[in-house]
Amino acid sequence: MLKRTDDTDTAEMTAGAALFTRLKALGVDYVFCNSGTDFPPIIEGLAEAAAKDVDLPEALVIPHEHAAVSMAHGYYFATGKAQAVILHTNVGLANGAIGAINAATDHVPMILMSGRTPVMEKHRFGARTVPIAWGQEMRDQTALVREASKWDYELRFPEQVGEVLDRAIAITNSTPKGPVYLSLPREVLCENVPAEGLEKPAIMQPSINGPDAASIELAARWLAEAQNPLIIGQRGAGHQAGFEALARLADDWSIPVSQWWACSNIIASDHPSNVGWALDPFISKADVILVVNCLAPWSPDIHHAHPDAKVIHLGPDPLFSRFPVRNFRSDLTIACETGDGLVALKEAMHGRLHRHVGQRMRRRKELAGEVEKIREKLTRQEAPGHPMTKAHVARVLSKAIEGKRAQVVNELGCPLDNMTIREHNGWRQEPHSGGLGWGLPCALGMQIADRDRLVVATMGDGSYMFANPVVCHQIAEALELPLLVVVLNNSEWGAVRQSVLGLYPDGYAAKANRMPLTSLQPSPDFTKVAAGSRHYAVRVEQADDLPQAFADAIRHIEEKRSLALVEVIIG
Ligand SMILES: Cc1ncc(C[n+]2csc(CCOP(=O)(O)OP(=O)(O)O)c2C)c(N)n1
Ligand SMILES: [Mg+2]
Repeated sequence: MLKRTDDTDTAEMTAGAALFTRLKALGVDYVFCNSGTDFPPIIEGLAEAAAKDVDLPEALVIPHEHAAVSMAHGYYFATGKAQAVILHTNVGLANGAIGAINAATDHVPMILMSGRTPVMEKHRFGARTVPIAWGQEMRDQTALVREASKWDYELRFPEQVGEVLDRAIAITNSTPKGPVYLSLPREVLCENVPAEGLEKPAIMQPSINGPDAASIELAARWLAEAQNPLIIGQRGAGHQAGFEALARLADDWSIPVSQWWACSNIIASDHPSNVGWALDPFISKADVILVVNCLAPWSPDIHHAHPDAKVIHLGPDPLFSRFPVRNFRSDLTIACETGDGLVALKEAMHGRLHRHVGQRMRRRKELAGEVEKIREKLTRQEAPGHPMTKAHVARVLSKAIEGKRAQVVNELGCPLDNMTIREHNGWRQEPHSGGLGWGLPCALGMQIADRDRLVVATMGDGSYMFANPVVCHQIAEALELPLLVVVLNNSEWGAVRQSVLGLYPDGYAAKANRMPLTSLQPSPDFTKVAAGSRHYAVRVEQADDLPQAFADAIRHIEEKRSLALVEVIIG
């Protein structure tokens, strides 16, 4: 029981309520929850806090764990603030594990927690009462997410709550950021702790790595002296100042910026240095390559970096130490928050601008020619046809949201190259862990943070189904989140088909009438899934109808402030 008498310092609360009180003091706005029999002390604590007007983070009911973790991911994208997730014992944690893997790969901080089934079988408050308390016990529950966690712990005593959370949030927010996991045994949460001190500021601050000045100087020298430098970016520029610094640097020095397999845009679509997905022909003639926070900057099996090229890796974990095999050459490795590194590099290069003028002028002309060729090819891809292509849908969607303060989240939906995105991180894609079903709930998390923004979630039909769409529509209705959802329906897992064709272009599978293990036919009527939660939904088959369909959906969102789904049939 939460015993709280506000005017005495002997006030007490359950450890479950203390946990929320501490999270509030640490700046957590939301706790994304999927509850179970491990939650009574938490639920009792929340109800009592509400009755007594104690200010806590908002606890949200999220009917699937993958959605809960992905929403915390999205909320961090929109705000830069780590949030908390509490799941139900081992089973809830198992459902959330894919979200933890995605967050770890994307360097997204969060405090992930789940209950631990009671240790005691009797004679202690909170001890086991139902058979699942035996069935859900594991020898090592944390093993489910340990590889995705920077730090983990199991709460032993209730009075630890405050300091353990301080440590958890400091570690999750330290360079490189990433999720931490805390296991919460039920008996411990049921015990009372003193309320005193829970509102105080954190006892420790995260450690943030700044760029090493000598390394930045060396990188600046190499890039300035290079004949054909190349920049590759896959996870954005870190922050707005970093985005502006990179744009300036690339323009001043006429350096192509590739966004091959990017998860966040690093440069404006119409910037003269943006070569989008293309790595060729730039990579084979580059003598200096700056890799900005890329897990896999190119594919050594497909692209051929010049053997004498100097390669610089810059980012929060430039060698990606969590991954066993990743053998990209790195002649200079700069560990720092990406944005700070880019700002420092731009400054260091600025002083050298008076030199190398001829080289820069030559590159400016050559780059303009290459960019023009790339844009011409894209325009051809974007032509309307029947059935429509992803490239066409992306171009039409891009025009429909132009000037509307939009934020796009993509999961096998609309490609970056076929859209015009000028804002930093204006376009996001699933992390390279590729745990699908991430995009739609990530967009919901972003929309909670900014309800007036036009948040657009675009995805394939397979990705929509991976996202537990009934759950996501329920959340959008319950929390009044007015997303624009665009489902590109080809009735298959097209990426799996492409991967088969890549390995066996002339094989049996390529010639089969229906390729095994790729078809999603018969396709459900997705508009009815959306209608199940009273959302606006429309299906489009003809290219001619698409611009109006997007315009109507956006008008619905602007007027009714509720979710609109556009299902587009593509080839
Ligand atoms: C959780 C999970 N399961 C399976 C996969 C393997 N996978 C990668 S792409 C893909 C197909 C996605 O289909 P869809 O969203 O319809 O896009 P399409 O490829 O058809 O354009 C699958 C199944 C995955 N990445 N994640
Ligand atoms: Mg598909």
